[in-house]
Amino acid sequence: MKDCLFCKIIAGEIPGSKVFENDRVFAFRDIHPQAPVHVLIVPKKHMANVLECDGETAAALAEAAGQIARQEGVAESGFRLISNCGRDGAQSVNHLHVHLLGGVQLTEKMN
Ligand code: DGP
Repeated sequence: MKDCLFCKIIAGEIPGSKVFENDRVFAFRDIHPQAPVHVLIVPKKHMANVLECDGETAAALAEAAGQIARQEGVAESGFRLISNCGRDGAQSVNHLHVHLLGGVQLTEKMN
């Protein structure tokens, strides 16, 4: 989608630190990491957030998350997946994305 930051990263128009790609999903390092491993997992097809997500995309994102966790060496120690949605969810980029956070003991607090 025109003027979408993450669409531009997927298209290679804006540099992103790619960690994973398949036919449906693209993943890259968050520019402001909040953990030693902080990867953004996004569908290649533009959709604003989880409210627009279909089942195939959800499955593709979940499968990619597992692969990335193994690739980044956090599958065994554990990690967290978060998808912020809308204003109260503090979503700042309107292209569906899942944060994968790991590499450190995360707290139980989620807000
Ligand atoms: P959210 O607040 O859930 O919408 O998360 C958006 C994330 O996107 C935020 O953690 C910072 C990240 N981000 C914003 N702009 C860029 C960028 O240009 N490159 C990369 N790699 N990450 C970005």
